[in-house]
Amino acid sequence: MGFFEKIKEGLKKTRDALFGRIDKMLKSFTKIDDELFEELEELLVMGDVGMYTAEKICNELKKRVKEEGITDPREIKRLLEEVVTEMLKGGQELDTSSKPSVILVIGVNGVGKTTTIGKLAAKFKKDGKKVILAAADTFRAAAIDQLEIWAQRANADIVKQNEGSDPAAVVFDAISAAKARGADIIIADTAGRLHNKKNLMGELAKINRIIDRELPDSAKEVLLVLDATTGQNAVNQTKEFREAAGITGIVLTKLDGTAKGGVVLAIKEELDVPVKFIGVGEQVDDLQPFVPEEFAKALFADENTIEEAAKAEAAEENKAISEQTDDEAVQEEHIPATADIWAQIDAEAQAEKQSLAEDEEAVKQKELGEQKAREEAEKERQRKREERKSRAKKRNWSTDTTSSESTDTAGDDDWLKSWREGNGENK
Ligand SMILES: Nc1nc2c(ncn2[C@@H]2O[C@H](COP(=O)(O)OP(=O)(O)OP(=O)(O)O)[C@@H](O)[C@H]2O)c(=O)[nH]1
Ligand SMILES: [Mg+2]
Repeated sequence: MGFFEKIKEGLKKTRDALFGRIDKMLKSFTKIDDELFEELEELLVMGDVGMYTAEKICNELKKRVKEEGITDPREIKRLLEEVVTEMLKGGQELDTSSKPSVILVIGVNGVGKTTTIGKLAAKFKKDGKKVILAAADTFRAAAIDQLEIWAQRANADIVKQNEGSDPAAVVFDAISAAKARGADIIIADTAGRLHNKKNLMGELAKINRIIDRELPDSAKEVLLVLDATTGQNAVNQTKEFREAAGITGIVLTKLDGTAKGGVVLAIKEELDVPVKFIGVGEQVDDLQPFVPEEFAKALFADENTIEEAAKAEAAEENKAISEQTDDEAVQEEHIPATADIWAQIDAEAQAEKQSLAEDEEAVKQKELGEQKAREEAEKERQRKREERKSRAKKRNWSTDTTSSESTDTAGDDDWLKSWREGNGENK
């Protein structure tokens, strides 16, 4: 699937919610007036574009409508695509110009940091770069394991220490390893959650200081990963991390699962931090460089324009594939899909669950067997008791055979009777 096709698929929910509504609204107007702009602004706010940015977009549209003498409401879509593209432009490039360069990946827990690092590592490896991953999320052992899986799959080196060790020390080690091994890029994973926010920010600042001290002249990117499904909350997270970590760019993940993709505009416009990558799925090639034109087109262009763009891209891609060397093709095959990794993890978890369930079942069966044996034995004892009772009755021998004690001791009635008689009892 091509780049544009991916974005188109990934942005489908946002497109349906945002563009779908805008398109419908525009069709209900025959002329362009204030009411149209009010409704448009409202729809943009509903699409998580944010109040400030929505207003700015509308003001810009009004200006252009006037300048260009536009009267047909349908023309607004084209203008919208233009304005949004211009708004989003700037700062998309990732600086990896030095050897080594560092990419520090930060963000709250669960937003997709480790997955993004895996995808980035695979991307750089594909470009023939030597990559070292630094497992500086030492807060949980599982975080180190997860990064290790990615390192194996992407065929990248990993530098790690034990759970609970100093993250800055891990980064220090990774830098030393990169220098010694001549690596091109260090990508550091960090914790998304610590005991409190102050700790987390302090830790990130410390990691940053180590990088600046050890690699003062190197290219450094601090990428804040944000989960698009959180909408406006992503804007607040950017504000918080910006203070502590000096963010150079945003990776907006999980756009495929949300209609809140408009938040990209709010982040860029309100906070002036460029979006550098977008995550549109869990596959390894679902991390895409952020291209404002493509993004705006995927959101606002007509179906026909989109189909044409996708077709043109597919043709380009086919051409490129046929020119690709066998070596490159083989290398690409080895890059695993994220889904495969998760499938493997799921399968292992499933197998473990299965084996636990089997163990439990075995214990249950054993207990059931023992219970049954006890019941059988009790039945047998009861039967013998009854037999003895009836024999005793026949012999006019009265004894209490209901208690278990007497059951046990009254094993041989005839012998007991004669023994008791012999000892002068029952007389
Ligand atoms: N649909 C979708 N899922 C994603 C995307 N990026 C990441 N995920 C999923 O989000 C979940 C969390 O990803 P992680 O990479 O573990 O997140 P993290 O930020 O490292 O989390 P912590 O280490 O707990 O702080 C995983 O199930 C990923 O597969 C994306 O672009 N689209
Ligand atoms: Mg992680």
